[in-house]
Amino acid sequence: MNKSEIIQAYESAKKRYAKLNVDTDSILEIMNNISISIHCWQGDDVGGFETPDSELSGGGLQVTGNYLGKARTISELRQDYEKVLSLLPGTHRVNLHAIYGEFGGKKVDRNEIGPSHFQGWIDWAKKNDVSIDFNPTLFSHPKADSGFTLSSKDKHIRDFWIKHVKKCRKIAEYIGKAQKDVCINNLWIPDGTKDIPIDRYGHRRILKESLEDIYSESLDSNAIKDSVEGKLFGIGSESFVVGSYDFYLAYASQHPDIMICLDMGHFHPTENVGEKIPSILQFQDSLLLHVSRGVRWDSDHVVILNDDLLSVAHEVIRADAVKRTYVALDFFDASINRLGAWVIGTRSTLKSFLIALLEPKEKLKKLEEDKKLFERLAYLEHMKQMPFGAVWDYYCLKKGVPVGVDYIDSVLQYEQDILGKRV
Ligand code: RNT
Ligand code: ZN
Repeated sequence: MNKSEIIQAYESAKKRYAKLNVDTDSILEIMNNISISIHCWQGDDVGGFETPDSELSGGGLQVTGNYLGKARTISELRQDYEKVLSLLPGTHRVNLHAIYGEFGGKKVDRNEIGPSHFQGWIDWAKKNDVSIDFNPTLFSHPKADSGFTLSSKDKHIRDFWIKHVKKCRKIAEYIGKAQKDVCINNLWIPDGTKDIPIDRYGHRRILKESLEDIYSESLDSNAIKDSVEGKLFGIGSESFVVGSYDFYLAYASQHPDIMICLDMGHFHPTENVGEKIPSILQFQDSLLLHVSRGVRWDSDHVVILNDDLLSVAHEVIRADAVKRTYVALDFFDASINRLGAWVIGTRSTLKSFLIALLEPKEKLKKLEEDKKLFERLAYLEHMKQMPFGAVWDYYCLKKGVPVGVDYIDSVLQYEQDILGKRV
């Protein structure tokens, strides 16, 4: 499609939405404010840059695939990020794990890391007009091999990880101050067991105590916002996950400053994650999403525009909670071009929000209140055939990024010029 065709299609879509009282121009203004935190770990299969070279191990995270072009250094990762950002409409964020610091070829253990290891990222982010989010890394480390970190009965192990998370909070606060924009610091731990444990209570008691210790230090809330991420099961923690959803939901409800993180792969496959949002937002100021796609299990497939994703976006928009919801991606697929995976997942997430914003919310609410339920269903079905694609294409055009699948050529060119040479 050429430029005038895109504009023409938009003008006609705009008229159709206007008939439903939906103003597409003002929705595109809102789209500008939806920024997605793009996870660094899609670029190198959750490897990180510790010395000696770390390999993904422990924690039940598994990346499958062996596609060419994995980022081998921080500069390669940044180069990839820049390419990805150039293919996305809007302003987005960069989500770092603690193992992605610049350790200068030295062995810096997790309990010794500090802001200086992330200064390079801060400088780079500033140049690229993005903000950074952060995550402590409590996996891929010998002290996580027992399957327990913050909930370990071994005080030595536990203290090591408590110290790590405390250091990470300071780093996140430092980043937040430097970028003058809050840095989300999300905590996920791999703790759990393969088989049925006896002392679930004991481990959860210890985890609670560790968290109390960690979060007792109050930091600048304009610079750091903490969140905790629960999970249902992992590889090797099928029978028991210490940091379950119930655990963290209860914890967060007692700690108003701490957000709950909903990872879309961390629930029973038949559970509707979107449906949880209007409940949580009654009690919490804000919420973090890990947008992911589980296929039969928490497989972290590339996010696509499916019903699960739409449900999440719809519930955020219907609750009028764009400003209260932080959206981060969490998937890792090494079986296809890693940049392509990033671009597809981020674009699909943005599209889901656009579709949700284009819904005639007030009209549907009125039908519901008037008990016109057949009409409500008819409109919901009708919305599926409305030309949101024309609005999306126009948005991309306006933002100066590839329209439709035009980004394919750009990704393939990059593969030929850059990724293919990483051998
Ligand atoms: C693991 C969690 C967690 C990680 C990242 C790498 O199941 O989803 O968020 O994927 O921290
Ligand atoms: Zn996650």
